[in-house]
Amino acid sequence: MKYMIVGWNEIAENLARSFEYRGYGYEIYTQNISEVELKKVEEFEIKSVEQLYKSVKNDSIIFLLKTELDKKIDVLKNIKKKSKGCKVISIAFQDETQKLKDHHVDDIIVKDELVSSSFLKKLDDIESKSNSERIADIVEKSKKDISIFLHNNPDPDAFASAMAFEKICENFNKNFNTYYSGNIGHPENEIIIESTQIKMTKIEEGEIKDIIDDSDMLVFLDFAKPGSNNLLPEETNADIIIDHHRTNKDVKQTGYAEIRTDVGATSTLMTKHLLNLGIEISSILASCLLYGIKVDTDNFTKNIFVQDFKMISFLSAIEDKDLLDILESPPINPDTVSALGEAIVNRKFKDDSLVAYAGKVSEKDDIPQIANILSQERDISNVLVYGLLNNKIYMSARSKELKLDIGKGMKKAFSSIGSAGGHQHSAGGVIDLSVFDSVEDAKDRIEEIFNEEVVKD
Ligand SMILES: [Mn+2]
Repeated sequence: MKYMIVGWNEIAENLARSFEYRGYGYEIYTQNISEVELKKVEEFEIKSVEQLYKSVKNDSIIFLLKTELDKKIDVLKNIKKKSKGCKVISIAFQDETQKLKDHHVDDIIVKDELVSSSFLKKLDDIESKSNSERIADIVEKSKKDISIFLHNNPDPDAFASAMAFEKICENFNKNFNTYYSGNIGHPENEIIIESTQIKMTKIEEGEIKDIIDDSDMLVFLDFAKPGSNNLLPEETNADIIIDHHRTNKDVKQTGYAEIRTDVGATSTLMTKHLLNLGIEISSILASCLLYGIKVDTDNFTKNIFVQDFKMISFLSAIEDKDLLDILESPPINPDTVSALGEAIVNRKFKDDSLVAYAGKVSEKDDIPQIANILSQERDISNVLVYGLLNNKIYMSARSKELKLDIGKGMKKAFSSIGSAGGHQHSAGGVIDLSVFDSVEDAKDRIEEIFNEEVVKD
């Protein structure tokens, strides 16, 4: 028998019942059978510890649940004498752990921690539920329109969060509008908007005051600071803020502000709120929330926390597989394909770097897409793609080199003639064509600056 429980008490009984429920085979042993309440034993077969020493094998897993330390050590010594390969997990108080370790226990469950961590978990649950209830309460009390604001150039995390918040508004039969500013580039974003039919209104600076005056309630999603990366006047007070940006941690607001640094995306927080409030999550919404978390955590690899994983495992069970597949590899616009063709023909190599001119492009978003594709070429570590639109040169750079920070490199190298910057592996920039004598001159200079200053040696 693989699983062996030693000691007979409440924990042993619960463990035995769990094994029973899961259909695991187990045996129970105790040192002092006479002390066991007969009533309890009727259900379980309990053997003496001497029998355990005879049947323990190298693949046995023993749960040592006796209460007194001396007895635990006694049993532990005997078991390990019989079989070195078996595993013994013991329950113990913090101050007993060292002695058990001295006698080669394999693992310990600390009793005091067990209780406090269970209480803390309950505390988290209660706090999370009361947060959701506060949001629901504020929404329910709103009399006129609820205005949901997203940051400039909203991303999938922002869209998905808005869709989730709209569900809360719908749940209480409230009117709502979602507003954004800037642009919605990227084919994935267009797919999300098309397939979800989310209605978002693009606003300009001049309209914002009227919208605020006409709204009963203001909601900021995926941002917290009015006036920074959004069109809202700095003194605007939101009724509800839900955000996860570390930089906004100290933003002071009078309303409900949930700015959490222990999650990777606002979509994680919104998923939890919908769950807490018992609001149904459709498969399309689940896909969008999942995609929001995916993008913000760089494919579930960076800035991701326990709560994100919990929500991911929940959302993956209901996601729309087809929608997520299209989001992963969206169809490419014909114009982008033409620009890609141009870039492929024009690419110039130097060591493991590649510079490619994509010609005139119809959208500036073509450039990063082409850079992503070209950076997949084997043996290429650094890529710069640039193209012309409205007398401006748009650049996008990618690097797989660990020692190079392409964002810093681009910023430094191009700052005297334009603006550039970004992250360690990906960066962008823009330069006025008027800086150069001609397009030919621009091509020569950009290639030279990238090779000589950004990716030098
Ligand atoms: Mn976000």
